[in-house]
Amino acid sequence: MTEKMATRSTAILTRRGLVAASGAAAGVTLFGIGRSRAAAPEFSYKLATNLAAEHPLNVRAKEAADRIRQESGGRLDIQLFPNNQLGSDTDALSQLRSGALEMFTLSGLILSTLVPVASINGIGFAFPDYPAVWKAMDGGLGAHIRTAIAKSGLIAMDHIWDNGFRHISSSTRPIITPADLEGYKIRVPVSPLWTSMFKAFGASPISINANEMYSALQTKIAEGQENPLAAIWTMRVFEVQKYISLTGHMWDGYWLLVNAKAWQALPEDLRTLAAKHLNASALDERADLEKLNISLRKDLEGKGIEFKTVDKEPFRQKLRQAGFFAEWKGKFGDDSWSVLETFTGKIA
Ligand code: X2X
Repeated sequence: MTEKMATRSTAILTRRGLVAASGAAAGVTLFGIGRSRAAAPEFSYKLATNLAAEHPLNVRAKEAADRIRQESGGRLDIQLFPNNQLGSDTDALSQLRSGALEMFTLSGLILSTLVPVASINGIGFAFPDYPAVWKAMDGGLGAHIRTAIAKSGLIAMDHIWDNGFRHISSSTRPIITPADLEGYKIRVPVSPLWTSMFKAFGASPISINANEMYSALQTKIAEGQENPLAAIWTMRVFEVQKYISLTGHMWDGYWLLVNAKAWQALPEDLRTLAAKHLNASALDERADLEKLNISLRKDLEGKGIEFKTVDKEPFRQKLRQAGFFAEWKGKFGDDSWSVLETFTGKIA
């Protein structure tokens, strides 16, 4: 274990220890000063994320939580736990379902282990650009997915948060054509769609939660991974990778999920206030990322990353030939697929 890794795990252990040892009291200690004259919160909710604290998703979620705390006169106190402090995505999703955790931002593709249709926006090369994504996700496709989520005991806020278009990074060889993915050991998040897609490319995908990605790359359990530039930057993936190929092979976003019982426990005025700020902050976060996607390229080059542009058509062709689109159309069913195609045009 390197010194850096040791420091990381110590920090995580310490935070976990603190949370475990003092529970809700930790929140009082951390936020007590600003609130010394306010009453204790009526509702104290935890919000977990899998991204580093400096990622715009956390910066904006914290801003929303601060506004909600202030405008509710301290009645609703949402505490942010970034960086998988409360456990891996798999763990956090089960805590969310049981009510041990009230709020969680999760990729729709990972949520699909519970709500299958939630991965539909991740179909390879479905969306050409952000305007097409937001039209679908703020429109009929997002509504279709949120309806399915609501049947699972979870509530999704209206506006999905951006993770981004995903690109492949590598420590061994640059990925330029689908042939480069033949037998390639690539870390993918824990989700059937990701595994299926990279198998269709001819690669050897390995399912690993985000909190174990860095060490999997460092120890070469995986040669590469795929993520948007902002995640690659804030999770310091560039330290253990050499190339980034701008494949933009899928768009991925975070639903802000709330345990339905915890949501319904809030009086209507607090629900309205929370939804207003969380949805507004999601839009701010999208704008932050759109800017970062441009500036981060230079920053990553400054850290020694070599960028490669790729022709996407042979990748799409490879998925078509492997029967990927036909298979997933069958899995999602004609109804859901036609909602997707309303926004993307005919796929494959
Ligand atoms: O696990 C990932 O790769 C991440 C951070 O992008 C997701 O949450 C899907």
